[in-house]
This record gives sequence, C-alpha cells and structure tokens, in this order.
Amino acid sequence: MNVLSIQSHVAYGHVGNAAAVFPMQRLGVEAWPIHTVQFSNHTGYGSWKGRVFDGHSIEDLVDGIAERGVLPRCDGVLSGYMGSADIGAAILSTVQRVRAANPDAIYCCDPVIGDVDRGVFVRPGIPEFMRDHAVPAADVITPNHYELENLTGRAIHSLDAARDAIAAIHDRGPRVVLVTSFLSTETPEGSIDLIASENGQLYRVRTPRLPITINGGGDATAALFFVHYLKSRSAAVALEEAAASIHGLLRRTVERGETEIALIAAQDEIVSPSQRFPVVAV
Ligand code: PXL
Repeated sequence: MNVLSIQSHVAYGHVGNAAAVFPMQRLGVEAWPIHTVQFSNHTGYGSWKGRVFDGHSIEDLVDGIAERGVLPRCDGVLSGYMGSADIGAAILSTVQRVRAANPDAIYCCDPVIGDVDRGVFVRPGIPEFMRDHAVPAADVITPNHYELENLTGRAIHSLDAARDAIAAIHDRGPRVVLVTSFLSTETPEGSIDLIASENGQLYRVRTPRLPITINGGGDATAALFFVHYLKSRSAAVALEEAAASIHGLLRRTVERGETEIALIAAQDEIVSPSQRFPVVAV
C-alpha cells in the first residue's frame, strides 16, 4: 500500500510528517512524504527556524513522482498542516491528479486549524480554505473537537450536537469523519472520547484522559486511522485500532516524562497496543 503524505515536517520532535510517516511505515505502508514546511520544531514552542514551501514546490515534487509512473499505485493521499492557502490549492490539485491515475484512491484530510489550548495556530485564510475547499474534496476527515466547531461554526457541548455537526460535514462530501479529543457534558471526568461516523452510524471509543496535550498527537492519530481504514474499509475497525495505538503512545510518552511523542521508544504500541478499548455504537 502507498500513501502520499503532504504535511509539515520538523527536524526535532514529532508533528506533521515527522509524526505520521513512521507509524504508517511501521504498519507496512510505503509513505511518500512531501513537506509543506520544514521547521526546526513545532510552532507550539513559540519560536522556530525554517521555511514554508509554496504550491509550486509541492506540484514540482508531484511532477517528479508522476514521471516515475507510480501514481496509479497511490492508494491514498493524507494531508495535514498546510502552511499557506496556496499550498492547500496545490494539495487539492494533487488529489485530482492521483484520482485521475487511480479512481479508487482515497483522500484523507486532517483539517489542521488549532486546538482548545492554543486556539487557531495556522495562518489567516487556512480555516476558510479547509472549510470551503479541502473538506468538500475529502473522502475522510479527522478534525479534533475544536476543529469540528470551527469548521461548522457552532459550539458543541453534547454528543447530539456533535451528531448534528458531523451530519453537516457529511452533507458537504466526506463519507467518513473521525473526531478526536472529544469532550462533552456526557464524558466522565478523567476520560476523553474519539468519535467516528460512517454510513449514518456513530461509533465511540472512550480512553483515559492523559494530563497533558501533546502536539502531533492528532497528526499521528490521523495517519493511524487512515492506514487502518485503507486496510479494513471500516471506520469502526480503524477507530478501535487507532485509539488503542495513540493511547498507548501518549501514555508511554507521559510515563517517560517527555513532551514529544515517544514514537520510537514506544513503537510497539503502533503494531500491538498494550491496552484496547471497546467501540460502542452511539
Ligand atoms: O500538530 C499540528 C502541527 C503540525 N505542524 C506544525 C505544527 C503543529 C502544531 O503546532 O507546529 C509545524
């Protein structure tokens, strides 16, 4: 299986492609990473070095891959942190190109906009680009709770409100939705939910809530979910697998007292998670 993964890259730590590529490879998938930015570290540190690429540099690399004649073998495109709206447009034209070469290819868009702790952390124009262009083009989207609110323009405090917001997303195109870091008035203290939706059915997995938020957790979750979805073609199966792996990775990160995902030290959690949590239809 081959996945074209177009997102940010950092030299130190694990966000974007530096959080997504290794889990995909560990699951036996050939990842074809294209970087939208190359930074020293994630922007949550408050300062970083490096540069944002542009739409042309993304298209140039896709041209080169196309010249190898391998686009028909691309099973999916995964996008994340975009850097600029111009890069977003290049990603969507890449998706069209991949679909033309392989009509069965699936586009998974992680609409990276922000999170509850930091608010919006992408450049102006990106939230609108995600809402108006990227989401309608996607087959699968993986917003966190904050991004689901941003994309739908509503505050979501209950499972039923999430159900309505997810239905509104499906109406715009995506047939599979994964909502990460979901907290509602129904979520017990000390827990956090992941919700997946496919074919009119919502599924929930509840895991223990860890004491810190880790940048890149959403990027790794989207990659895990997308690979398991490509393999199983079932959102419920992908939800169970991704939830178990990301919980294991993040729990081991906290146990080690680290703030960057312990992707290498805890890599066994990617293939054989130490704890599993039931999927419940809700
Ligand atoms: O995890 C989202 C993300 C992706 N890429 C870069 C980031 C962040 C969050 O801070 O800085 C470069």
